[in-house]
Amino acid sequence: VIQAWYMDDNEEDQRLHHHCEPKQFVSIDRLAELGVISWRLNADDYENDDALKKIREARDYTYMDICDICPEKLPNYDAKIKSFFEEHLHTDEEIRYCIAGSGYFDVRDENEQWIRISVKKGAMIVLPAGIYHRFTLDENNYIKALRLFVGEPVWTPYNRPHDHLPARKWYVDAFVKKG
Ligand code: KMT
Ligand code: NI
Repeated sequence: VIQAWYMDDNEEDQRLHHHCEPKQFVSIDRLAELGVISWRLNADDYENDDALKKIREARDYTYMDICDICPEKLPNYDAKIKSFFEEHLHTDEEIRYCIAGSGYFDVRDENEQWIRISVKKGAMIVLPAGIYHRFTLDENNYIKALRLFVGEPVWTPYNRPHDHLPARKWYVDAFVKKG
C-alpha cells in the first residue's frame, strides 16, 4: 500500500506517476532515513483498530479528523488542490492515514531530488516537521484520509523557501546534514 520512487523531471500532469525510465524505486528504510515513517494498517477497521490506537498513544496523536478530497466535499476544491501541490513545509508533522482512494506525497531527498510516495488504502504516513513536500491526487482522483495531530492542529503551509524557520533548521540538522 506504500511504494516510493524517484520522479522524472517532466512537468506534465501532476496526477501521472512520473516514474523515471528505468524505474527507480525507493525503499521504506530509505524513506525512514529522511524521517518519513509509515505503517500498514487495516483501514476497514480504523474505528476499532488497536494498532492505530497504539500508534496514537505512543506518539500522542490526540487529534483526528477526516479529509475527503472530492469536488463535492472539499470547499474551494480547485484552489486547495493547487495549494497542496505547492512545495512547502510545516512546523509540525504531517500525519495522514489513507482509508480510501489513493494519492501521492512528494518529498525532497538530501540532494533535492523529488521522491514520489504513493499511498493507498491502509497506508499511514508521517512527514516530519520541516521537510519540503507537496501532495497531489493520482489518476484515480480521489482520496479519503484521516488527519492526525499532537494537540490543537496547525495546518499552515510555509511555501518554499522558508529555510530560516526553526522547524526547517531542526529537520536539516537531523536528516539532511551528514557527518
Ligand atoms: C495536505 O496537507 O497536503 C493534505 O491534507 C492533502 C490531503 S491529505 C491526503
Ligand atoms: Ni503539507
